[in-house]
Amino acid sequence: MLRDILPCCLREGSREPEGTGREGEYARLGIRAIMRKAEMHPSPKVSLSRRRLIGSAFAVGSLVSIGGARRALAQPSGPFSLPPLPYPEDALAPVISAMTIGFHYGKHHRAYVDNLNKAIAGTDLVGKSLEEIVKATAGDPARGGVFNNAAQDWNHTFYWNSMRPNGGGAPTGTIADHIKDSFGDYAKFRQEFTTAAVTQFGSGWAWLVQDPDKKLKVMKTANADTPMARGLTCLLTCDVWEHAYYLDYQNRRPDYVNAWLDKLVNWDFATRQLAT
Ligand code: MN3
Repeated sequence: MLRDILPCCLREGSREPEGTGREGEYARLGIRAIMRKAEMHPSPKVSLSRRRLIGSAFAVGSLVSIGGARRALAQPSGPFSLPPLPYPEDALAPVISAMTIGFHYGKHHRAYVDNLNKAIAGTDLVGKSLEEIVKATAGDPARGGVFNNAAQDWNHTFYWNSMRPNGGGAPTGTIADHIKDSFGDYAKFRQEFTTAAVTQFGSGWAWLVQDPDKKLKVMKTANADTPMARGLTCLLTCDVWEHAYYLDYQNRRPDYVNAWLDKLVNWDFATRQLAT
C-alpha cells in the first residue's frame, strides 16, 4: 500500500508542522526507493477537449471558469469526482515533474475527493455544492474533517488551473493594470507573493485575491484554509504543502515558488476570475 510506504508528509491529509525531521526521512528512504516500493506507474495522460473539460468542471461543482469571462458555473451536488487536469501530467516539467503531479493529483487530490464523499454521506450536506459545503463548515470544529477535505478539493482544482505550461512572468492587460493599482508594480507584487509563500509556516497556500472593494491582495492560509470561505475572490493560488514540491525541490521551497511565478502562472485564468 502506498499509504504504508510513503513518508508521512506524502500521505493524503498529512499536515505536520515543519521542522520535524522529515527532510531526513525523505533522504533516508530516497525518492527512487519510494517509487519502486509503491509500484508507482505514470498515470494516463489527460488530454481533454474543451467540451469535456467544461462538462467535468460542472460535474465537480468547480468555480473554475474555462474560457470567456468569469462566471459562476452551475454547481450540482455530490457525490463529487476528481476533476480532470487542464493539461497532461508531464506538461509542467521540468518546473513540476510528472512524478510530482502523479502523486499530488492522482493520490492527494483524489483522496480529498474520496474522503469528502464519505464524510458527507448521510448528513445534511448532501445536495449542497462544493462551495456551499466549504462555507457551511468553515470555522466549525465539529465539522473540521468535512471542511478540510472539501476545501482541499476546491483549493487543488483552483491550483491546477492557476498554472499552465510556458506561463509565468509579468502579466499584461487588465490583470497587469490591477496589479499596478494595488501593489505599485509587478516587482512589488512578486516580492509580496514570494514572501507569503515562503513564510507560510508548515502546510498551506499563498494567494492572490480580490477583496470586495476590488483591490488585489496577497495572503497566505494554513492547511486547508481558503479565502473563498471568507467571501474573497480568489485569482491565483500556489500550493506550498511539501507534497507540492518536495520530490522536485526537497527543502528548497523558495526555488519552487520562484519557478512557479516565473514559468507557470496562468494569468489568463487569473484575469477570468476578476470581479467586474
Ligand atoms: Mn496539495
